[in-house]
Amino acid sequence: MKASGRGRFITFEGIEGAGKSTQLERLHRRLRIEDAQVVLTREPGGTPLGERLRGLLLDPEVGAMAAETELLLIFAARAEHLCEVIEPALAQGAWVLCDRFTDASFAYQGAGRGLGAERVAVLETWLQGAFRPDLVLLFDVAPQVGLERALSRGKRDRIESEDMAFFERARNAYLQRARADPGRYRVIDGAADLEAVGGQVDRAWEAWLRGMGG
Ligand code: T5A
Repeated sequence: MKASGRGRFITFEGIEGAGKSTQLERLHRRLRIEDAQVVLTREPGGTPLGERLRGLLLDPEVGAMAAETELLLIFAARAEHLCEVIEPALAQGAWVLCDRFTDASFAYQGAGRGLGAERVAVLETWLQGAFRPDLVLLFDVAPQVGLERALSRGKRDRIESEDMAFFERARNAYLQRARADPGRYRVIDGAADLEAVGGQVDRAWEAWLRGMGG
């Protein structure tokens, strides 16, 4: 993998416990061995302000908030993240691996909270213009399986406290987005065991690199 010219933006998506973070770290280790310039980051978060907003968004003690408030806080964190981290890194030729990005807003706020894709799309266009991830690795898992994994770590955060129907809507929205744009999305079976999921990621990654001529 060559880090010449503008970098590439790769996002990891899926519902809670789908295995995104585990696979992101695994790919990061592999790319470091290959000596690539890689930035690892996440949403909501990735900057000092974004991490404080993340704290508010996930704190169960904050309790309910209007879906619009939630969406705007997430986009506020995203604006900071794009300006301070993602854009500068890509301009320097780094490859940015990001744990969630705007697809999560379509899935969680657009579908999960019922705000609708159109309203998320307005903010996406306003903030990002035509900027989209070069590759989205979507880890697909049934909510029962994902939540069980996520909850085995302990207390539920504010969003993990939602009911199963919320995560079903989010999962379906993710899959619909992947079907609509198969060139940019790769769907990974997140229910498989760790090694099998890693193998799927490697194959998807290598096929994508070949497609880019990398
Ligand atoms: N959010 C975010 C929005 O609502 N809108 C937005 O626009 C954005 C950007 C925080 C929350 O923010 C919301 C969505 C989220 O609720 P997060 O911290 O990234 O985002 O959220 P989580 O999905 O909660 O992170 P998780 O850590 O729960 O999920 P991951 O990253 O998919 O799972 P991972 O890799 O940490 O694995 C979870 C556990 O499962 C095990 C791991 O070892 C770990 O213990 N595991 C497996 N076990 C068996 N088989 C496998 N294949 C496994 N893969 C992992």
